[in-house]
Amino acid sequence: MAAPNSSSSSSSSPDFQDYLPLMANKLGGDGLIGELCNGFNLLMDREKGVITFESLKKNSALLGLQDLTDDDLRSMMKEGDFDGDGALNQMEFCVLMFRLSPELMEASQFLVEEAFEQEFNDFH
Ligand SMILES: [Ca+2]
Repeated sequence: MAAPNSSSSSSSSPDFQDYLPLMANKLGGDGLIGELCNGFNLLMDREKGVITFESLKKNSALLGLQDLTDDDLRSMMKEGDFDGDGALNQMEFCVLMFRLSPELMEASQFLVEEAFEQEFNDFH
């Protein structure tokens, strides 16, 4: 099992926790974040508008996660819950998805760079 390398001393890659909101801001209009976060709508508790352990458990089969144990689901919740309110809001879920999909993260960084370049060019 791979340990999260949050304590890694690598300084070349941006801290994605700061990076993602920026990315969401840049790419939101292009619907990329919406695509990535489609799962959120499937998994969330419709009354609360956030993903709770219960809603995750109830809907996990929709995302092919039916084989995950309660413990797995709990650690997912815990890993993604940055503000500690016990639920995943959309941004927390997106960040979690990025962490679970390094390839996706890489592709998105490329798109973000493009978006930044474009903006930079527009500025001139
Ligand atoms: Ca939360």
